[in-house]
Amino acid sequence: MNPAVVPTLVAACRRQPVERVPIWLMRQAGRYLPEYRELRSRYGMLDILGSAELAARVTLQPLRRFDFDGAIIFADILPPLIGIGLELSFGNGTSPRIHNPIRTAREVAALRASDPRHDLAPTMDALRMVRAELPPRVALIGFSGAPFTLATYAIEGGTSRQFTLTKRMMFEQPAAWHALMERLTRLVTDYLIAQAEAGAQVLQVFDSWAGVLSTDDYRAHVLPFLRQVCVDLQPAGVPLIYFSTGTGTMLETLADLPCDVLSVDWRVDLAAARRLLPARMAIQGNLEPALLFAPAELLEARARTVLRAGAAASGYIFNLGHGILPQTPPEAVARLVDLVHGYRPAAAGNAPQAASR
Ligand code: 1CP
Repeated sequence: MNPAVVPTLVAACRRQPVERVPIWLMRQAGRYLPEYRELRSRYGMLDILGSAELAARVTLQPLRRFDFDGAIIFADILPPLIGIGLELSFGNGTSPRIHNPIRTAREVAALRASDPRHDLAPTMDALRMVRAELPPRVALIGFSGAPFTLATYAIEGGTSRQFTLTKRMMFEQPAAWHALMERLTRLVTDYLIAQAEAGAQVLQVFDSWAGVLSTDDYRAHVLPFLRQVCVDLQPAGVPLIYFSTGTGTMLETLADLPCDVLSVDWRVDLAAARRLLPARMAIQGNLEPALLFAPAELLEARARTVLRAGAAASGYIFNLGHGILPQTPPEAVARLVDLVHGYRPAAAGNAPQAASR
C-alpha cells in the first residue's frame, strides 16, 4: 500500500477536505448480490467466516461491481461471542441463534477469556488479504457489534421484539448486567484493536438495537461502556464510527461519545443533526434503504436531499440509514454511487469548518 495515499473515506472521518463525497453501504457484501447467493448456496455462514480466502472473496464482490470508497470486511457481529463460550448457529434465511444464552450472574462469571487475534484468526487473515488486493484509495473497514447489541443476543438467545430479558437483567440484576457489559466491552475493544493491527483503516461499531432504550437507561447502562471502547481505541489511531438506529431522540447524549463519526438512521433530519452534534464529529448516513426500490427519479431526488444536508460541511460520509435490504436491485446501487460521486461538496477544498459549538 502506498502510505502517501489517504483514502477519501479516512479523510472524511477526520473532517479533512475531500474532492468528492465518499460512499459505502452498510451490509454491502451480502444477499442482494447474485454472486454472494451463489457462494452461500454452497457454503454455510460459519464456513465462509472460518475461511480467510472465502471471506476475502465475498468482501471484494461488491467492489468489483461498484466504485465504493470503502470495503467492509465480511464477518458478522456474533461470532466473537463463540470465543467467550456461547454456542452460535446461523440458519438458512433465519435469524442466528445462541443455544446457551446468559441469564444469571453465575453464567456471566463462567464466560471464558477470548483473544480475538487467535479465536478470530480467519477474519484477521481475511483483512490482510483484502488490504493487499484493494487499491490504496479504497479504505478497509473493520467492525464489531457494540456491547449493548451483543448483550441483547447473548441474553435473548437471538433477535427480539421487546428485549424483555435484556431489560430485566439490567433492572433486576444490575451487578450481573455490569459484569456482562464489562466482559463485552473488553471483547469488543480487543477485537477492534486486532482488526486495526491486521490492516483495518476505519472501524465501525454497530449498535443496531440501542434505540429500544430510554435516554436515561442508555446514559446509565450503555454509554459508560461505549465511552470506554472509544477511549481504549484512541491509541490505535484508526477513526471510529458509532452506528445506532432509533436513537434520533438521543442525539445530544450521543454527542458525548468520544468517537470520530456518528452514523445516523433515516429517521434523523441530517441538517438538524449537524446543528445538534459538535463540530468535532463527522456524520455518516442516512438514506432510507427502501428508496433503492423507488423509481430512479425519486431515488435521485431523495439522495440529493441527503447529500445537500450532509455535505454542507466537511466530515461527511454518504451511507444508508441502516443495512441494504436483501432484495435491492444492484442497478440502483450503481446509480446511487454515480450520483454521489458526481456531486461536488460545498466544502471541497476548504479548510474544515470552525466549531459551531
Ligand atoms: O457488508 C456486509 O454485509 C458485511 C458483513 C456483515 C455485517 C456488517 C454481516 C454479514 N453482518 C453484519 C452486521 C450485523 N449482523 C448486524 C449489525 C448491522 C445491522 O443491524 O444490520 C447485526 C444485528 C447482525 C446479526 C445478524 N447476522 C442478523 C440479523 C438478525 C436479527 O437479529 O434480525 C443476521 C440475519 C445475520 C446473519 C448474516 N450476517 C451477515 C450476512 C450476510 C448474514 C446473512 C447470512 C446469510 O444467510 O447469508
